[in-house]
Amino acid sequence: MTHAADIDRIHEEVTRRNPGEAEFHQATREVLSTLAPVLAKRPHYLDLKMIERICEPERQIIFRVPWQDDRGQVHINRGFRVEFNSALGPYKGGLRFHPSVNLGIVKFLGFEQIFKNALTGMPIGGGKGGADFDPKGRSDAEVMRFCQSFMTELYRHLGEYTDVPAGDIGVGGREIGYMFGQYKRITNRYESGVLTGKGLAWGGAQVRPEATGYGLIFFVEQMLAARGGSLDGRRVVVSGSGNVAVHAIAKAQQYGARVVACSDSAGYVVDESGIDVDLLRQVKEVERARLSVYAERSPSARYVGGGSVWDVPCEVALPCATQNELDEAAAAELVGNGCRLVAEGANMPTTAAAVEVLRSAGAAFGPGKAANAGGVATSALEMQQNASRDSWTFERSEAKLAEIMRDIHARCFEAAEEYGRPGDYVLGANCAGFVRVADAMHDLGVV
Ligand code: NDP
Ligand code: 2IT
Repeated sequence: MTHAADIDRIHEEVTRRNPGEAEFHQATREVLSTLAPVLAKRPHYLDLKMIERICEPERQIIFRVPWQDDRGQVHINRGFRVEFNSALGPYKGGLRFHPSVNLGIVKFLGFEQIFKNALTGMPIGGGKGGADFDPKGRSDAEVMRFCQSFMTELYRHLGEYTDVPAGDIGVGGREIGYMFGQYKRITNRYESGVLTGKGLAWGGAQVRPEATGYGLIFFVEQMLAARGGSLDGRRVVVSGSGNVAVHAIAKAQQYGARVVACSDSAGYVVDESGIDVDLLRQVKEVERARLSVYAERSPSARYVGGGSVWDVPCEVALPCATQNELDEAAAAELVGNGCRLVAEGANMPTTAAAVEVLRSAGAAFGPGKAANAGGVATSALEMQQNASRDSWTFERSEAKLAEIMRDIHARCFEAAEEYGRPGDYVLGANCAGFVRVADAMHDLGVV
């Protein structure tokens, strides 16, 4: 018995109960469609309704976020926190500030986070949050007022043993600072472990800013090593130019790769001499300017407005911007140009149809819940340092991150073999993550 019919029935029910949440339907379908071999070995999960339970968030919080801009105009945004699963530890996952944020997007991200966090082997549950606030073009003072208003409502749901947010798209060190300041003021507690991604001077951890991008490259190195290769001398294309992209580019170049293109939501830059990370960080992080400014300053670079960064030929492609940014046509273009490996720095950037194109072409594919787990894993290290009032060196933290990524790769690789599809990291990641969470839920009873 394959249990495929059970899984179809459960997914239909999830879709019916969560109408209009396209990204959540997509993420649940992606995971559920790989679970048949797990059910074959653990049929009691069906009687326990384990899949249905994991697809239902423990708690969903939606709230009003009113704030005033610098001219005194009033704005109303919508804030979210989906506390998805706490079987393995406190809810853990980032906050996204982007105009596209809605409940379906927060739920897809929270659902992915459950399995990603399980794969790290660390004691963290899954959650995600954010707001449909657009930080682009806003002054520091406006961002501060927004963050303070957001935290004035959210704080009552957080705590180092309850729910521990961090950054995601549109939320970096500046926003975490304003939110931590407001949490500290309201609660009158210096509770460092309530947020991660903090500044080094006030409870932050070495390597957390770099961790997602660095971890992605450590994972890619493992994937290539399993195929007898390495990044040295490879031509790489990265999408995005934010936190994940910048540090992925830097680490890939340290491993001898040449990263020839990166992007933002308006276009992409091609720099055949290799992206200049210092210039990129100056433009994006210091000046908070558009990527086109990079091309204005670099004699070797050319800017393409609009278009697709996946048209740039490469051997390794690393989507590090946002969901569904690499579709079927882009995957066909990539493999046509000789791309042999795609690994996701972003969450669900590759559509299901695109994954199929890569699979049929024999290209290796590293799913985000494994490949980008270095960020949240280093957040768990930050929580550990906060709890013990300790702080580790950069070298120790980076070595630990490399070890964690090696372990995640091994877990996915071994689970793919155990469940009958050697080399399939999607199946390996989903099955290994699911089993760890489901076994804990089994032991904790029907709660
Ligand atoms: P940032 O806000 O630092 O950067 C986001 C980048 O993606 C920007 O270059 C942005 O361009 C681009 N982007 C955002 N939305 C879109 C869109 N709709 N279309 C095209 N480009 C877009 O975010 P992060 O680097 O932190 O996050 C990037 C991805 O990585 C997300 O999927 C996130 O969920 C995931 N991730 C992040 C982790 C972290 O630790 N930060 C950990 C694991 C995963 P523009 O400036 O033009 O908007
Ligand atoms: O998607 C992710 O894993 C993140 N945005 C990081 C979450 C975290 O808690 O560090």
